Amino acid sequence: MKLGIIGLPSAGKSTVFEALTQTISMAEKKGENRINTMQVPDERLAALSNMFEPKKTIFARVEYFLPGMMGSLKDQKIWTQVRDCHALIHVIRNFSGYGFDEPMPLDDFNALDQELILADLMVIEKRMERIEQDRQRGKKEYAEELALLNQCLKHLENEMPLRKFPELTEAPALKGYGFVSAQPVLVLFNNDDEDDRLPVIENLTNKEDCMVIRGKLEQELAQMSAEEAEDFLTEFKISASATDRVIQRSCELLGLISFFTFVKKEVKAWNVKQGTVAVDAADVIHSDMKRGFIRAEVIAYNDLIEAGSYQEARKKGTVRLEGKNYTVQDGDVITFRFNV
Ligand SMILES: Nc1nc2c(ncn2[C@@H]2O[C@H](COP(=O)(O)OP(=O)(O)O)[C@@H](O)[C@H]2O)c(=O)[nH]1
Ligand SMILES: [Mg+2]
Repeated sequence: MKLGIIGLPSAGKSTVFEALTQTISMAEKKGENRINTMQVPDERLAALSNMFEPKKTIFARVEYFLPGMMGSLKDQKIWTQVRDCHALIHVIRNFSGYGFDEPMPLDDFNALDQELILADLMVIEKRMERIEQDRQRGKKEYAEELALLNQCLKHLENEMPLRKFPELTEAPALKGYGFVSAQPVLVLFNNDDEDDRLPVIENLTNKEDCMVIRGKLEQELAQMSAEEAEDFLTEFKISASATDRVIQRSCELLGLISFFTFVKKEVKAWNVKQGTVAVDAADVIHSDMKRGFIRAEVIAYNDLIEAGSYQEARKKGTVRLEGKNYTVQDGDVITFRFNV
């Protein structure tokens, strides 16, 4: 899962990036991209690791990407760079002081959302010009693509981001576009240290996925030892660090579930979209597994824990054989049988 961090200048993007990735600022260079991966925390994986005692326990990972160009929003390069992200985290300034004006979260949100809309408009206009040239030269017809693009255009011209029209942007003819206004967005209010409430803002908190982070506080937290952090969490009444909360919300936003695999050496967690069938889950691991897919041996996490061991579960009959079209469930422990 790749998450792009965007926001207006001074919203606290760098601060939030450091909080989420538990990195320390190495004098960030202007214009330079920052990227870092973190584990997707999952207690079930630890329990499985206890059971199987593998050499390695491998968590699913999330990649945070902070484009370095965010100071110049009109530069289309930023938007090209975030196009392959699975979701965007839109950081909004909700703190004041230190020479900052009163925060204006709704205005800020809309200002950046308009940039996303503009970026997509430009992509569509360019493509349409191209299609027109091709048509004049008697090349193939693009009737369907054009019709879909026109629908997108209409929404964008009405200042509506394309994420409000998933059935449209998921059409096969539009798959390759990677519209930035179509990407799922998690709105992250960057609050002052003392304030952990989600502001209620009509037209924003009721329309978008929103959550709060106290960026500066969490950035400090991210740099503490586990011991120091514990005191700090209690003092500021933080239930879990921002890292965990943001990852969890991002998974929810994207409709991701986890399944687990084990071989002698390693127990591993994988993220897939809800509704993924067994053969496509196998593909996430290796394309050979999809090609040569025979069966999936599946047990629900809870059944396995209850049985105490894989052998016991087998005896109890809770290990099932499933076919290609079995819909993977969150927590499934799967062994793929394949032959290539
Ligand atoms: N009070 C307060 N200040 C913050 C917070 N987050 C960031 N800042 C300050 O705001 C300024 C801009 O933050 P920065 O992360 O560089 O913003 P960016 O331009 O979006 O990357 C810096 O001086 C930060 O220390 C916060 O949550 N609370
Ligand atoms: Mg910055």
